[in-house]
Amino acid sequence: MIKLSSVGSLFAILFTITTISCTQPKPKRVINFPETNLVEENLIPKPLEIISTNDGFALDKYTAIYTSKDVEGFEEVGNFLADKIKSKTGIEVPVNIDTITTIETVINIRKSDTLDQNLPEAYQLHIAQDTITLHSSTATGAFRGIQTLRQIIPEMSNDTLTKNKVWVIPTGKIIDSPQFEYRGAMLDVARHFFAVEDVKKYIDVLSYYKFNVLHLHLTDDQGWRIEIKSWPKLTEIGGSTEVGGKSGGFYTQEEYTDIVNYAAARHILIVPEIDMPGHTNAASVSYPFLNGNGKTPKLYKGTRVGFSTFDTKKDTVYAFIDDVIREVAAITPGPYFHIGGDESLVTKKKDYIYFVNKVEKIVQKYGKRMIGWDEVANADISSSSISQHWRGKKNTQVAVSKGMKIIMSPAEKAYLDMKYDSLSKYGLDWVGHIPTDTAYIWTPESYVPLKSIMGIEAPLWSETISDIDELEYLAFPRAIGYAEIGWTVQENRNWEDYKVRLANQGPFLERMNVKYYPSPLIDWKTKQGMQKIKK
Ligand code: TNX
Repeated sequence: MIKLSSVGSLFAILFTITTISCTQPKPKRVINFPETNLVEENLIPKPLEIISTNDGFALDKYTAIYTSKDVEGFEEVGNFLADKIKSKTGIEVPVNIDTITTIETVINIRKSDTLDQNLPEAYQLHIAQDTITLHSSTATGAFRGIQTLRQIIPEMSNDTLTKNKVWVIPTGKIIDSPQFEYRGAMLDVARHFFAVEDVKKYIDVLSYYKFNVLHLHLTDDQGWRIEIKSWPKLTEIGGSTEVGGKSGGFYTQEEYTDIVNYAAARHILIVPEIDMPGHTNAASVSYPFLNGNGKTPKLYKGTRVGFSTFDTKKDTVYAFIDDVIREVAAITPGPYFHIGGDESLVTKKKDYIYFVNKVEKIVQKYGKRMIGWDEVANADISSSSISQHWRGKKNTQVAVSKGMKIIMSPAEKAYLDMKYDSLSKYGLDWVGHIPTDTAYIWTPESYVPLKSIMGIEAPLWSETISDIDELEYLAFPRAIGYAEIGWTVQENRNWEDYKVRLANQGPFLERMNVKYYPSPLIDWKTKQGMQKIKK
């Protein structure tokens, strides 16, 4: 307690108080925000828990981002967010700059050890009037969290609240983590080749919806798309054409690494697939000793499946496979290697089993965990390998009984290459049509017990699509629904509620120049439409 013994000391105290307050930042603005509701934001995937506090956070030219600096990846997450805020609003938000004196609101992105370490993608977002705090125990979790933040930054600023433009972010709390650890999309670059730029654009949109895997189907009958330095003819010959007969293409190892790094910056893993022993015509044309179907292989431009096989009995074939897996594994930082294994219709069953057993060992020798399409479960493989369910319910039961983990890609629900309906411009229909609601309304655990499911994946086979616009027509909007099935628990998924949130993805997809299929089931919102409402 201070005793005031004289008027002099009272003056001294008053003087001190005034000087202290003069060195403080200017008084905080008082903004009277309109009532907000965080719970009603159009978030996809829907988070685990949302609590609204109905106030506003002003994102504007007085906002700054600060991140943990001593933990790998956090500052990059802050920079990524700043970049996305710039492209959505035009505002340049400084990241980790301590010398600015005009800051009014702050976004803090921090590592928190109190969040469960076993949930590497969990995050918590606290939005208060002056501060947004994003906590995660990993940079990956923080990256997922900033996607949530990106989604709740409004399309348009409020220009009447204060002197400058303000983007009002609703306040509250989001507690979130994914249901499945593997949330993938697959792109077939073998039937038609897609350039590095196209793949990057696909990755950009997938990462906004919290996908964490892109599986690249790199080889098939019609094309071999990844450079193998020890076997150069694979791409020289095997990569030269594609379905329909136009010239094909391939990724050099450098280009593949560029894709891997681009994906890694978005916390997405690349899973490479070298499909075998079937779907190997392009390899056998390049090096005919590989061929096991007794015919002379020729470049193939059609779409029929199931006619090719490696010769499963030759040691030289396994020496070749060893080289391929070694080279691809060396440029793939992720833990998985996909060996295909589907539709080997001209490989005898006992030869197929012998083949998969041997190839699994090679994959393991190069430090990777094997994934194969559901047929591989019939081989004598280890429970650490993973089976990808696409068609064979019996195969998947066998995999479950062997203790293998399953990636769910049931063709009748999750195949992005199926037509939406009979009017679809592209796509196949061997398993039927998959409209936008059918793609969303299903649950992986109705096929196999939850504990066996590692996650889900939506494959996009490319027999009928040859450029990025066609790719986007089949992938969007359905892939957005698969993002939610992979992330959000069943109790929080509901078509009627989802369909409104999906409609509101219109402005984002427009901004990204994504040529999505405007499904008539959805009342699409556009940025132009929103501007009209505002006026
Ligand atoms: C089946 S799914 C295939 C692919 C085709 C696809 C077309 C799977 C493992 N194999 O080779 O491209 O159908 O929908």
